[in-house]
Amino acid sequence: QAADNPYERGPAPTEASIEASRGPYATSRTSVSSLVASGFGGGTIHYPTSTADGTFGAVVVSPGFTAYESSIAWLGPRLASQGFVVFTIDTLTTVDQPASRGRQLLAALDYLTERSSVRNRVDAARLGVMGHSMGGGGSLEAAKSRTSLKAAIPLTGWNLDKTWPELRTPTLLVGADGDTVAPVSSHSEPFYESLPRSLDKAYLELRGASHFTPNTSDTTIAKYSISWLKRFIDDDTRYEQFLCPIPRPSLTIAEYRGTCPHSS
Ligand code: 9J3
Ligand code: ZN
Repeated sequence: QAADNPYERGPAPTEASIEASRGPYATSRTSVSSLVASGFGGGTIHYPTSTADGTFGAVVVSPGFTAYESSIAWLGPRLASQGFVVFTIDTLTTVDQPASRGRQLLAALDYLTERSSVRNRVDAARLGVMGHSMGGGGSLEAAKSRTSLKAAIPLTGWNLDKTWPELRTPTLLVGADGDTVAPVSSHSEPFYESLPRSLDKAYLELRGASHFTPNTSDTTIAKYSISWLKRFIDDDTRYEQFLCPIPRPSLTIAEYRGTCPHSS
């Protein structure tokens, strides 16, 4: 790790390394039963197996309406192998609304840093939230109520609240051009535009994608999520190259908006 950034983890990234199905860290997993979880429904913690690199930043991921942990499970090893502790969770019930999912994301972060078997591997000051659909809406709720969070990434996020000026957390909104459940015009785009101008924020619109694209392995989602988490949870400016200048439209990117260069 670089002397000037104690939070940097892993080798210098390349386009290939952030697109790969696995990163440089071998990972392990441990299950958290719903019987021991309080305030959320249990889940699976994925973490780098080795303790040689010290602690890691962490992120909790919530599924969407009617869905289970299995619907976002691919993000566990994909992100953990890049050097994060990743907690993919179930919610208390599958019909919980975004505000409840936001509280559950925070309860899971608290469990992870205070009670879990890997708590000593986690840097409790460097935490983030992600989620699909209502879980993405929950990520906005979590960041609104806990402004110390370092990163938020709603994936085809859904929320009745369209305005998020209260956020102080660098936020990457991922929308899908073909989403008819949470259309970008009434969800991710207004969410993005409502965030403070001064905030590090970005809007990635996936091309040829649906509401459910985040439910299976997706290289574009992984690549920009890894870069966002590295840049803002680890303060790792080696990843700025993938976020700024703003990515151009491509085969998999319909549109990208952002606030380059990043300031925090
Ligand atoms: O979590 C989601 O997929 C939210 C989209 C939805 O079904 O909202 C309708 C109430
Ligand atoms: Zn609002």
